[in-house]
Amino acid sequence: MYETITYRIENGVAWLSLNRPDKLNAFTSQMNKEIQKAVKQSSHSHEVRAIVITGEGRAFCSGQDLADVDDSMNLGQMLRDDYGPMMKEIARCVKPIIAAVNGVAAGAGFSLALACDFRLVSEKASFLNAFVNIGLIPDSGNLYYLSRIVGHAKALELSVLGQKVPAAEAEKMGLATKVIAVEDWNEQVTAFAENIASRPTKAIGLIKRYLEASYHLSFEEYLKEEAEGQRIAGLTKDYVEGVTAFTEKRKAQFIGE
Ligand code: T3D
Repeated sequence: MYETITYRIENGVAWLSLNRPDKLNAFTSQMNKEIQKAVKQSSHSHEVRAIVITGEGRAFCSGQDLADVDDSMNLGQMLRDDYGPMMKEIARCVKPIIAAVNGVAAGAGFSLALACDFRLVSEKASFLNAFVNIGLIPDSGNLYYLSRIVGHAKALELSVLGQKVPAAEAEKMGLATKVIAVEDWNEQVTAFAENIASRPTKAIGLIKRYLEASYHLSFEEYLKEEAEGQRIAGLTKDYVEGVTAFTEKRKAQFIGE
């Protein structure tokens, strides 16, 4: 079904792995489309309560495949046709998305990691806003997310200098949810993803929606929206289970409905 990525669902987690290791998982148009499709598939699947995006081999993603572009290409059109739809699918996804950054995340690969809700970072991984090194501006939502995560000044610095940021430094900047030792990688990423998948999925989707909305609304508008979000959350089975478990002094067993 997919050629440039692998996709499987296990214990409520959709595992989406970029699969062009010889090119450090560089993006092609086909890969953009397959990621978009897999995220959409995960959004709609009742089986899926968390999504992990990672890379095969030693890299997370090296950005656009530079062997697949030439001077005559309209890069704006490329963004509108391939990267934009992929990033929009990720932004509108109601399920929590975890970037498991196993190695270097460069260019649009960095943007992909930034667009995810959490970034688990291997101690051997690094981030590189490589665009400026080839005379381009950070794209695929990069500046939008980066400035929100690390602040304006650091976002400008990383984008203009285009230098590698090692995992430990990324953690200090708030880019990493957690840095994980190589020997613990599989176990800890799986444990984190399954923990997220065991939580009240609909509430998480609403948290994502209203956190994002808070940037665009006045406080009064926001409170109005928030009340609607809480009304919806209050109708879920997980809310009933949460309150019941509390009164019965036991751990809640959420089902994502
Ligand atoms: O068309 C447009 O440009 C518009 C779209 C823009 C979106 C973007 O993402 S722009 C940014 C594109 N990405 C980059 O500029 C990063 C380029 N890659 C690197 O800077 C380095 O490869 C890394 C820092 C990511 C990793 O360095 P290192 O030393 O660990 O590995 P390497 O030796 O450079 O790369 C290993 C192989 O992967 C190598 O191939 P080879 O020689 O073994 O056959 C290298 O050419 C290939 N590779 C790495 N990145 C890309 C790539 N091939 C194609 N495209 C790549 N982006």
